[in-house]
Amino acid sequence: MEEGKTNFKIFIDYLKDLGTGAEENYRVKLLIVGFENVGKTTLLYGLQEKKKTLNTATDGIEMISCQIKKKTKKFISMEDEKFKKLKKDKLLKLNISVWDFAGQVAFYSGHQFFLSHRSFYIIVFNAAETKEPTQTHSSDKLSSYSHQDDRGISIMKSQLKFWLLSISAKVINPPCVLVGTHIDQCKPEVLKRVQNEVENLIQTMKTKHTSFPDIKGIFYLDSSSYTSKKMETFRESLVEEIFKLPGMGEKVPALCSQLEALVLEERNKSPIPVKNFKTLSTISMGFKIGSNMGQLWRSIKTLSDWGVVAHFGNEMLTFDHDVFLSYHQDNEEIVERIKKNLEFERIRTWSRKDLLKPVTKDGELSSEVGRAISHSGVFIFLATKSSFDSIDCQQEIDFAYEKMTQRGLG
Ligand SMILES: Nc1nc2c(ncn2[C@@H]2O[C@H](COP(=O)(O)OP(=O)(O)OP(=O)(O)O)[C@@H](O)[C@H]2O)c(=O)[nH]1
Ligand SMILES: [Mg+2]
Repeated sequence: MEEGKTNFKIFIDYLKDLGTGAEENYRVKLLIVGFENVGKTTLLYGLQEKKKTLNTATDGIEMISCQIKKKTKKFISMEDEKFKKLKKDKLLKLNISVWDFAGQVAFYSGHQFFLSHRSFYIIVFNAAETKEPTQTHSSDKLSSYSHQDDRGISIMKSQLKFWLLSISAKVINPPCVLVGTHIDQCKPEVLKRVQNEVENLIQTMKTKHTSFPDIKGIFYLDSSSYTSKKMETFRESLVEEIFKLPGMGEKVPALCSQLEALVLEERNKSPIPVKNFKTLSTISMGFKIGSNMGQLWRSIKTLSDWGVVAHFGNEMLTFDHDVFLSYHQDNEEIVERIKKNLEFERIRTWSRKDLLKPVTKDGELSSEVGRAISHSGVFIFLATKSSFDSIDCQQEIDFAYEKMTQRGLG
């Protein structure tokens, strides 16, 4: 749909970015979440077929950029010495930024910022949370066993529920896999029960929640046994599912790779993946990507989707509305439908229907409309015959264009 001068400009800018060089994109952000000590980091080592030797808890977030070996589907860190010696034709096109999150509760509020669209999630839980009985009084042996077992299962379920809801609170139907670890500590009958309980939990939750993760598979394994058949199957299935994600292989401006190379170089100096606009524009100075602020801004957003960088020095976050909708009242019905869809995606919209005071003066942009445009991140013009003829729309477009130029996006 043609969306007027402003949106048309954004589209043209995108084409211009592509015009400077385009490439197929196979980058993805993979997030490993779950409670503390469940085996997230061990699993990440398992994906690389490496043994986790130091028993240390993850501090905040650890992030590695990986590629995948064609034959074995093993992950290999791009910083690994072995990677540098590997021939490119031995690797898949995939380029994965893996974010391993600390499971300690103190970090949770921070994690919410990093969960994002266009990511794939691994939710890890301890399938052996069900402990063996510790009490051995013969009289209450049976009740003690069933109490311990139920308690463990209920802890495991509430932890799983927490993460299923956490990721889908931020993202609509995020793609994910579930991994139950510690099966080496599970009796077969207990594992069977855990598997049934997890299936039931998912079925019940699916009926209650509109946004629920799109679960691509549930795996049970011992994450410390990195050479096991189960680990191998998990690796293969994970890579297969990631390849099926929408957007794989789509064309992106090559400028994004230029910025990515600069960010990865910068990471040697400061490994923290959170960067503000100022830092990113400073490192881009003197390069083609740094010569146009609009282009740089768009590339940063793309890199953020890929998981190469987390960017919060984000002017967008200070806006009251995400989207301003400019339209003629003849198209009210269609605008309502657009609004509803956007708001379902938690995108905050503003249209003339939200006016607090009716506009009285004709031929002048009301201060309330002007304020709404200034405080919106994106301006969308619904291009129809009547809106092209509308003086109100014309004024809104002119005002939005002026604001955009002031923000350095013109
Ligand atoms: N037996 C067994 N031990 C495991 C398994 N997975 C992890 N462990 C052990 O559990 C401990 C915690 O593992 P981590 O991988 O550090 O756990 P984590 O979830 O990353 O922990 P945080 O970073 O603190 O959130 C380590 O001692 C691992 O060796 C498993 O499947 N079986
Ligand atoms: Mg860890």
